[in-house]
Amino acid sequence: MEKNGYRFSFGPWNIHEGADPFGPPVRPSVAFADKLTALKDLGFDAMQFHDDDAVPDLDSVSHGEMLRQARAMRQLLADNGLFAEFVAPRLWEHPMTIDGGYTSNNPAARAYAIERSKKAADIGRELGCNLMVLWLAREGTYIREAKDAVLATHRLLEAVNALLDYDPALRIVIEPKPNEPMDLAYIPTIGHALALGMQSSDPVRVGALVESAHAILAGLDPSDEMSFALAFDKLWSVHLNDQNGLKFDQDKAFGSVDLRRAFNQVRVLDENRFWETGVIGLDVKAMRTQPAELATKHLRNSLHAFLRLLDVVRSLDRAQVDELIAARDYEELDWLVVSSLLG
Ligand code: XUL
Ligand code: MN
Repeated sequence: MEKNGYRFSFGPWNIHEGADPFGPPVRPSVAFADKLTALKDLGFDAMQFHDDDAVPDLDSVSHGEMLRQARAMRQLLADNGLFAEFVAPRLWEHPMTIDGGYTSNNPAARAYAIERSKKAADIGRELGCNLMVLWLAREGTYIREAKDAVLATHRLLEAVNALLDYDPALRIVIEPKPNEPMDLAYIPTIGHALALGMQSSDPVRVGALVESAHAILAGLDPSDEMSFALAFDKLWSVHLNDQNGLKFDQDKAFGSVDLRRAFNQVRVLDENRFWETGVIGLDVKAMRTQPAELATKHLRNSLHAFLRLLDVVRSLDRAQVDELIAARDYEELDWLVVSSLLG
């Protein structure tokens, strides 16, 4: 498979049991080792990690044991010709994070969140990757009166600064999302993420991750969100997927809902030579209806959709595009794109 210099990743959570808020799992759990095999067999290059994907039961293992397990994971990846793209602290399952971590009203909960994030940084170091993704899952509210949003913003900044200070090699990417699990999230868009980073103690080490579905849920176009970050060299990772309108976070296979929207994401990434600096991360889920033995096709489909769209992007006649732009003949440009997508 020709990947044109692009590298691809997914996380262990992208091969899952199919549970949703209204129904139990419908597929058996897949062992990490089998997920790694699938990653390799499907032509991927890197694994994304939540901290406890690398070190299970993280809250109950000793520091030394945590480092040992992370080192063993690095070896396992290397033995398979793979690497870790990022580590993200999982700050949304522990009882201490019920009302958020960094922005909780409870000082003990805030302290827990920072400590847990420092562990994620330690794990990242042992995995040989200095990229930390902050998906700020519960940093928001169910009702506006429950938290002071100005104070919460400062608390987010303090958390980012504490992590930058803790590990001088650490680079942080903020993955914004406007809702879910919280009704109202404090960092809903890339603009918010980058503004927070610019206010941090070391802005050079804070960037952003655009997830297609999260941008769509914010009512924004993912390729524009990507472009805004690219304009400041701040797009350090992406989570490509698709989303059918303003519903729950669907994590559908990339390109499966709106091919032109997917095309434009591939276009801006390629026009800005993303393959040189970033990994094409996917964050996709198989449909609940998918039989267990067939539940990696969403990953195959997403990777292949990216590569097919890359062909379309690169085969567009650039001179013709420039001519149509100069003539302001956007109707003809529209047809050029549509007919290219129709094949
Ligand atoms: C949640 C989400 C997460 C992050 C990593 O919507 O996208 O999986 O990507 O924590
Ligand atoms: Mn994501």
